[in-house]
Order: sequence, then structure tokens, then C-alpha cells
Amino acid sequence: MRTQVVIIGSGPSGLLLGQLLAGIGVDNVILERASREHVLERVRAGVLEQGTVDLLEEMGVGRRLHADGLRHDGISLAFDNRLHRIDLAGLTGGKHVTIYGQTEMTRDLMEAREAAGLPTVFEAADVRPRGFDGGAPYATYEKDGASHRIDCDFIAGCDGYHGISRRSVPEAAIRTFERQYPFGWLGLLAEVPPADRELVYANHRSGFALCSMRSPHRSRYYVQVPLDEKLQDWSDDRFWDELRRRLPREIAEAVTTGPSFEKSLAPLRSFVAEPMRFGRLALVGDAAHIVPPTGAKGLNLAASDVRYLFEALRELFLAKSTAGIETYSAKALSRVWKAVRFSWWMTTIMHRFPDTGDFGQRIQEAELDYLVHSLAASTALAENYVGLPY
Ligand code: RFL
Ligand code: PHB
Repeated sequence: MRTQVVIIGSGPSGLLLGQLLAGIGVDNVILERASREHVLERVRAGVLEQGTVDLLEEMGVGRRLHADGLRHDGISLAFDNRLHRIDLAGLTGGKHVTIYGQTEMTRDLMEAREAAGLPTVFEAADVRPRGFDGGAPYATYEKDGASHRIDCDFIAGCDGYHGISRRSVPEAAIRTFERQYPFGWLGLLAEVPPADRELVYANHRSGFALCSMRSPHRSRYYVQVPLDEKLQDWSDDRFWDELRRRLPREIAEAVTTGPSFEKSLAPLRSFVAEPMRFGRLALVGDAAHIVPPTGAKGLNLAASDVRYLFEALRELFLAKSTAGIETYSAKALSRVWKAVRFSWWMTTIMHRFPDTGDFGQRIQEAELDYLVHSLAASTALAENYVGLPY
């Protein structure tokens, strides 16, 4: 079998890229390890930058996003038992973010892909990108007990942090940068109205907490927990008590509790692989970089990588020029590192670290107090949160 682009992974990166390529008549096949149901059930991000929303609208998959997405013009920072609003729109000349679940976005993209008749192989085992060093790349995989091969012109590694694409590159050709944080986030989803109109990021001496949402009747909450915490030790009651303890009184009292229908634990990590292209293989999204979720940047970075790679592939297929492919990595990494910096910084000022202590707590509170009262500092936060320009 032959196609123009083999895309490994059907997360947001792979689905976005596939849809954009199809729009300019470039054939592509997605090879996905998991089942369709599994991909659709993963609960993850919720905050979309304007650039991500624009991309979805340009591709013609913005109808449900437009109807159900929530426009947020601000966020709140809570510390020292007080709540302070950051006026994102006011500080950035009208920019905002949109609350729309990654699960919903994935569903919209998958449905558009299926409606267009574009091929996706789910439950493809032992997928391997091959021959990307030369001019004739191909991918192999196993399905239903048979081995398959797809020849192509380019391979897009959209297979997340644990994927095979990055691991297929010779060690000497890649450099990685990593920071692991000594804590994780315990997340809970419940069919209850959110505590506030907008997101609340809370610094507390017991640890970070976040009040987020998916809709006016569905809430998403997170609390910082030690890395060795077990999900089964967290009853809903324990979660709600811990969450409310970390919030200023006015917000804690506004939390509506209820039975959870999803709970998950995620470790926090910063990670970047350089470069992001090796011959005819490009890494995209989480396959190339991970940010801690505090800045709400992971999915948005995946979308900006896709935009850069799409432009490069358009040049390759329509203008028969490799110039775009050659600059993809440098362009993408320049935006990636700024988001890595922002996410690391948000994580550092909002979380309790093992060595924070009383001194560190006061320093964090002083920084947050400065942040919410200085126009310059609030503007820097707002610019990064709504998304830096492409
Ligand atoms: P994904 O979503 O991990 O998709 C990769 C796909 O590749 C498949 N795969 C393979 N397929 C074939 N062969 C193999 N060997 C394969 N190995 C893996 C996988 O099954 C999967 O389908 O990567 P992608 O597409 O790059 O998308 C990245 C985003 O999912 C991620 O950055 C965000 O979810 C991060 N994130 C957030 N980002 C935001 O922009 N805003 C947020 O508010 C936000 N909140 C979050 C988050 C991530 C979280 N977790 C769970 C890590 C909150 C959380 C809790
Ligand atoms: C979410 O709603 O899942 C969410 C929101 C903001 C973040 C991270 C996650 O910074």
C-alpha cells in the first residue's frame, strides 16, 4: 500500500494534521495503537487558545465548538485566602481562551475524518517508522495477525510521549531536556455546576488546587498530591474536603459537591526533544515535548506544531520544495521553549515543593501579590496564557 503521509497516533496532533492535509488533497493514513473507544474516552485538556480555535474553525470542524465552547475573558489566582482576577482580555487587547474538552475536540475531528472517508487503522500493533533517513520512508505494523507495510513520502510522529517515533531515532541524533516535579495532579470530573464563572488557580500551604470546568453543569477539579499517592485512597469525600481546604472561603463555599464519574492521577514533567525532525520523520506534539498542565499549554502546543508542519508539507507536496521541512524544527522549538518556560514558571509559583517551607511560601505569596498588582507582570502572564503569536 502507498500513501503520501503516514501519521502515527490519532490524538489531537494526528487528527488535526490529517484533516489539514486532506484539505489540500494530500493522502494520509493514521496508524493508532489503541481502540477508537479508548482514544475517545481519555479525559485531558480543557483550555484552548484562540490560535487552536481558529485552526479548528478553518478546517470546518468548529460548529460544536462554537455552540458549546465557553469564552473566558479572565482567570483568578487565589492565595493567602484571597481571590484576584486577571483580566486576560483587558490586558491583551481583547484576546481570550475557550473552554472545550479535549474529548469533544477529538470526537469532532474523528467524525470529520470518518465523514471524509479518510483511513485510520485502530489497534495497529508494533507500528514502526522506517527508512526516514533516506528518500523512501515507510511504516510497518501488525493487525489481525498479519504484517503490513505502507510506503510514503513523509512520516509524522504524533504518538505522544510514550510513542515509538521518538524512540526510533538513533540516540546520538537526539538531545533531550527534562525536569520531573516531585508531585502529581489528582483530577476529578463531576456533573455539578462550577464553583466560579472562570478558572481558579490556588496556591495554598497544603498544595496547589485548580477549579476548572467543561460546561455550565460539569466541573473539573484538580489537587496537587505526592507522586506515590494511590487513586483508591481518594474517596470523593476526601477529595472534596481537600479541595475546599485549599480554596479561599468565598470559593470553597461555592463548590457544589457530587459523585465523580472520572478520577485520574498524572505526574508533572517538563520535557523537550531536539531537533523535532530527522530526515523524513517529524515529531509533533507530546511526542516531542511535555509541559506540566499548570499553564494549559500541551494541547495548544500540539496545535501550533501541526500548523508549522502543515505549512512545511504543503510546500513539499504542492511546490516540491523541502525548504519548509528544513526549518520546521527550529520554528516549532522557538515557540515550544517559550511555553515550556511559562508552564515551568506557573508550576513553580503555584505548587508546594519539598523545600518550599515557610520562607518559600512567603516568597510565593509575595510574587503572586506583585503579579496581581503590577500591570507589567499581569500583562506578561496574560499574554502567555492566551497564547503567544505563531
Ligand atoms: P496524545 O494525545 O498523547 O496522542 C498520542 C496518540 O498516539 C497513540 N500512540 C501510538 N499509536 C501507534 N503506535 C504507537 N506506538 C503509539 N504510541 C502512542 C496514543 O494511543 C494516542 O492516541 O498526543 P498529542 O496528539 O500530541 O496531543 C497532546 C495532548 O493530548 C496533551 O498535550 C494535552 O492533553 C495536555 N494537557 C493540556 N493541554 C492544554 O493545552 N490545555 C490543558 O488544559 C491541558 N490539560 C493536559 C491537561 C494533560 C493532562 N494529562 C492527563 C497528561 C490536563 C491533564 C490532566
Ligand atoms: C482542565 O480543565 O482540565 C485544565 C484547565 C486548566 C489547566 C489544566 C487543565 O491549566
